[in-house]
Amino acid sequence: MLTRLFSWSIALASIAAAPAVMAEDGYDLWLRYPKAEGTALSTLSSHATSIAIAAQGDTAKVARDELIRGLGKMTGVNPTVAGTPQAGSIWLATPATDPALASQPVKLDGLGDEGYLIRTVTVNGNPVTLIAANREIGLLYGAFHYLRLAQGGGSLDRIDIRSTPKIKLRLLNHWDNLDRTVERGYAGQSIWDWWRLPEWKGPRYTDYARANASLGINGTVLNNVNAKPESLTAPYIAKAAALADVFRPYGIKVYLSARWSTPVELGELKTADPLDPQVAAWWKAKADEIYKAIPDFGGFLVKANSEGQPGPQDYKRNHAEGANMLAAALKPHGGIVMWRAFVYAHDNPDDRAKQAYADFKPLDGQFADNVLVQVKNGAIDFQPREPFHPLFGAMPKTPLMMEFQITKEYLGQSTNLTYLGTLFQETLESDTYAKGKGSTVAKVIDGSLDGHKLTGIAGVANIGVDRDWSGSIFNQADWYAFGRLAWDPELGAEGIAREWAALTFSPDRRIVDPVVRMMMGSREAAVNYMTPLGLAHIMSVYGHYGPGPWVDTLDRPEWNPVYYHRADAQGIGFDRTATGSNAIAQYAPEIARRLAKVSTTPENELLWWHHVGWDQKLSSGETLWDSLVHHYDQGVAYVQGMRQQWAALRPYVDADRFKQTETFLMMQEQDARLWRNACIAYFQSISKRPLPAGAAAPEHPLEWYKALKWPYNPGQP
Ligand code: GCV
Repeated sequence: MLTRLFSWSIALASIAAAPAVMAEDGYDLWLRYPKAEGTALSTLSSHATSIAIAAQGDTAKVARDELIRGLGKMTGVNPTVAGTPQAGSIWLATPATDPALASQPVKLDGLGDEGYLIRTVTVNGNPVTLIAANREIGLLYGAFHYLRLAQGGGSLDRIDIRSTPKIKLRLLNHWDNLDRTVERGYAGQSIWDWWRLPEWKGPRYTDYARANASLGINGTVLNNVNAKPESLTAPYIAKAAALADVFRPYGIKVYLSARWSTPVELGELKTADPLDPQVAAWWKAKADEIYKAIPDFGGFLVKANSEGQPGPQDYKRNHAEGANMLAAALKPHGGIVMWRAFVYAHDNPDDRAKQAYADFKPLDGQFADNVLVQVKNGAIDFQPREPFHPLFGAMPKTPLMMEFQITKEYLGQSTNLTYLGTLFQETLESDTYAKGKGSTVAKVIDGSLDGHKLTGIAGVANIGVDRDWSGSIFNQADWYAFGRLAWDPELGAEGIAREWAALTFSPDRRIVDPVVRMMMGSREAAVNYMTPLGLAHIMSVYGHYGPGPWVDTLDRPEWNPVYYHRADAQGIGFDRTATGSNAIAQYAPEIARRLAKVSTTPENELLWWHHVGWDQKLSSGETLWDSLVHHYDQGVAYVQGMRQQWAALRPYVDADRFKQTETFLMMQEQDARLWRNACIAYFQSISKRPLPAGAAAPEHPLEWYKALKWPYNPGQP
């Protein structure tokens, strides 16, 4: 569908000289609104000379202003604002403010509160572009959609679009600390200037809201899930309220992470036992206090009994008892609890990948109706490739919220070009078989599989104060892809990449085609040069940057890479079948049966599920060992290929953004080589097999790689 969206613009793109490029630093993201030229300019000038708007609310005003800004920059002339539509108008209309809408052949039923339609209609014999919605927020989303089309530079005749979000809560999760460090953040300090809030509300907050609203993101959790108790004190509530005021016109609600033991740590109670009436009363009063300051506060996100965080289990209560107590405090105000399922315990010897399911599956049906259980895409932790989390499809009575990581903790952080759209898509289209074939993860989280109305998806933000927001131009694509998939989880990653590339660089196919080609294979390349064939979590102890498959000294067994790859003289991989941890039993029988045997396990997940002999023949006819080496080589070769493709784009991309990507790709090739060489040196020391013919020996002995350190890697907790 998205591919179609841009096909017309691409078809019209000039095939003559390279387009004029202006200096850019990435701040404008995909909302650049470059000056149109030629046909594109005359089309826009005739279709968007004025904006007709009767709605007067704050959100209608930002929709109007965004159109003025966008169209003004693209045409060089600001559109005028009119009360009624005329030839060349964009007419922003809701039924409440525009009685004339009733005579138009359009139906707003089914658009809900946030949906919109864009249609070319006739008013007094003149063609007019109607953007109609039931609520003003739909007008804003429609305006952004129109601007996306307009930036494509093609015909704006006969538009006929209807769009509604498939998921209700579309949130960013910021792992931002009160001292402005960002856990797993690689784009500079936190954009929340807590110290100077609530008084100083810098312009970035508005631009943040614009960017998110342009994608349909409608909520943001401001603080780290590893939360501080101070986040819920009066001064910080006032700071959050100031941000909420900025975001409100853009349809974005503010949420906060809540630390379970807050009342105790603030010295106000002796216990945080969820069944103690004093504790319930404390949280009720806290919720009342927050809603007084932020009437549309969204609710709490909670990381409890996970990685040392306190939680209800400290009082022998389960997750549902904890979540429900908070939910009761928020309920009168319409707030929700997002209770994370990312749990594993140091004293639990069972496979880490099984622990969340074991804790949560028995609680299905016990959560209050304003609780969502937030589940990471995979059972371990945002690896370059993970099978989908077994909880998806296993808790039909509970709304499960997806948690993706947009920031690339394990995928090369700020400098590696690894487009995450394909990773998101892979998880969303995975089939859980919960209700037979076609029970995709997307259908679990959009509520359609089990009939949930309360639905949600969250992405751990990759945003910081870096001028380009995300640490690199290409990392912006991950934020973009997350937002677009949150709106519709069935949109394809490739169409989204095309759209992003056209908006970020130019709709010219000479740029879009190679950029999309680079992006689409880039995540697989990272899998290949880091963790091929289903390997996982073999990153270094230095902030998960760089290789560390040899690490075996960390306090907890499941923090050590050797726990995950289990390489020994016979083979490599984690046996999760019945002869091992039997994690496969947590999946539907159709899946478990397939995963029980090496021969029917998808090769790209092989070592996740099986301990496989080094000499085992794979479907390619190669031995596992040879294939492992070849995958590492393919990963490096892909990055070399991206460097070449990017080099050819120099005439089409402005100097600064070209240079950043050129440099980062060079760094990525170094990273990829390092990963390849270190992993091959290490695994060869265990497999004792020769390298396959033609494969180069690692540049250094294993000890050299083991001695590498990255002590000041950013984003460390
Ligand atoms: C916020 C991983 C990360 C931690 C993160 C945790 C979580 O373990 O390394 O930094 O903590 O996931 O999702 O809670």
